[in-house]
Amino acid sequence: MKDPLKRAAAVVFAIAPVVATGIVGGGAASAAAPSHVTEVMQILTTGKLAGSGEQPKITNSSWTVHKGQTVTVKIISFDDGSAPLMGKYMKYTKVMGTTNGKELVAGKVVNNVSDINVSHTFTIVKLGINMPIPVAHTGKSIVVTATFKATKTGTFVWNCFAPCGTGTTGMAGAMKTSGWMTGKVTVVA
Ligand SMILES: [Cu+2]
Repeated sequence: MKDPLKRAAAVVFAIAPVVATGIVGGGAASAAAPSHVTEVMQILTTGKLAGSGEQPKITNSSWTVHKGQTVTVKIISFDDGSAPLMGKYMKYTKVMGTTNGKELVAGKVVNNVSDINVSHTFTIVKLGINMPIPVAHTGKSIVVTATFKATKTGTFVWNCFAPCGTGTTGMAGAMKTSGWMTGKVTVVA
């Protein structure tokens, strides 16, 4: 008479973890949005912009992440030209708004790039994020990586503030063209 009861108890215990797993699985359904995402962008110099000639162009210029996600921005630049920051944009030699205020340049942790060595910036003014991108060695690429947490929903324009474009100030051409040296970062709920 005791055996069937013991077996029933054993079955209950055997089922219990399955139920618990089921609950975790429910949470995992929203794991369609992982806690950490990486956005890879490449800066190429071979593109020709109508009316401006050869101009720096970024790939994956606009992307969308979810609020609460940790976002790693990985920028691979093939541009060997410098475009030192000028005037009010000089502050963008500093890394801003990233985890610990740092970025990785070719595997080395830095909190700024010397102005003479700046080639581009990836700057989201409204989120206070800035990644200075140094000059690449000719024929090679340089990899710059930084992480930030998406805490605010909305659509945020990013700009490059290094005068890498056309015109007397270098701020025209690619600098004003979405998909080239500017794009959008969208944070959804
Ligand atoms: Cu640029």
